[in-house]
Parts: sequence; structure tokens; C-alpha cells
Amino acid sequence: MTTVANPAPEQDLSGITGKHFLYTYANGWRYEMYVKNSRTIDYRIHSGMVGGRWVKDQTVDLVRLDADDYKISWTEPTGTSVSVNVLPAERRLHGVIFFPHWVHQHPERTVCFQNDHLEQMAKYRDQGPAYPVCVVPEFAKITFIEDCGENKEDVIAADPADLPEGYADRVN
Ligand code: FER
Repeated sequence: MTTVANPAPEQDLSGITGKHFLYTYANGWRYEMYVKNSRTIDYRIHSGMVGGRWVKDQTVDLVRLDADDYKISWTEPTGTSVSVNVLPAERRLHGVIFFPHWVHQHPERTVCFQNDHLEQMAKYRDQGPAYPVCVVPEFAKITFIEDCGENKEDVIAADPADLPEGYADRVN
């Protein structure tokens, strides 16, 4: 029951931690996420405005909103903020991405293995301009999902360009 004193449902995150999934937003952008643990994700962007970008060990806030309904939110070192609702069993997702103005103007600056360029990203972020923020709200279909278990380093470990042919096209 929802009360003012206790508005949060039970926080059993076992339905999302360790999950690895590919998804395609309605605008055609293709993404891949590995929920490494309750505080951390790794991800790759296969296509879209910042296709080719990939990141390991992004700290996130992860909560369970309901049965089969999780919300993952974070701010990137670039200043881009993201909040994603994931419904794994329903194979549905909704993401809202908040791009600083400089990323919208120069998306290619963020296309890299970000972990190797954290100082450069912080410089770009602080240089801006941050505003006006470009808000991209989109639904997506989860086209492939598997349970890899938590804290695996080999799930997201290569540049999107170096993956085997058809890697992101797998469907299950
Ligand atoms: C997502 C939408 C956006 C996502 C990551 C981003 C891993 C990151 C965008 C960026 O940093 O440019 O669904 O999932």
C-alpha cells in the first residue's frame, strides 16, 4: 500500500540486475545495456545521434516501481542526463534523454569509449553551452534479452564497430 510515510514498493531488484538487452527506439536509434549491478550499468550505442559511443561502469540510480517496471536514471560526464523505464517481461522501455546543447551541436565529440576520455568530456561539459537542453522522449522495443548475472566484465567489452556481423540484430 502507498502511504506518505512509506511510498516506495518493495525494492527487489533481482528482475533487472544482471540483465543484458538490446533495444530499438521508435526513432530508429539502437542501444544495448547491461545492468551490471544495482548501482552500475555498461552500455553501447549502435546507431542514432551518438552511435558508436560506449561506456563502462556508469553509476546510476535504479529503483523498482512495480512488478516488471524499473527506472534507471543518471547523468553522464558529458552532462547528458538519461532516465529509462524498463519493463523486461513486457519487452518495453521508455527513455528520456536530456542532451546539453553542445552535444546536440557536436554529437561526434562524445562518440568514443568514454572511459578513456573522461577529462576531455569534463572539459567539453564545462565549456558548454548546456542550454537549451534537447529533450528526446521515446518508447523502445527490447528485441533481445538475456540474464548474464552480475558484475561480468566480458558482456560489454568491445567497440560497437568491432562486434561480429549481425551482433545487434539478434532477436529472442
Ligand atoms: C539510453 C539512452 C541514452 C541509454 C544511454 C543513453 C544505455 C546515453 C546517451 C549519451 O550519453 O549520449 O537508453 O542506455
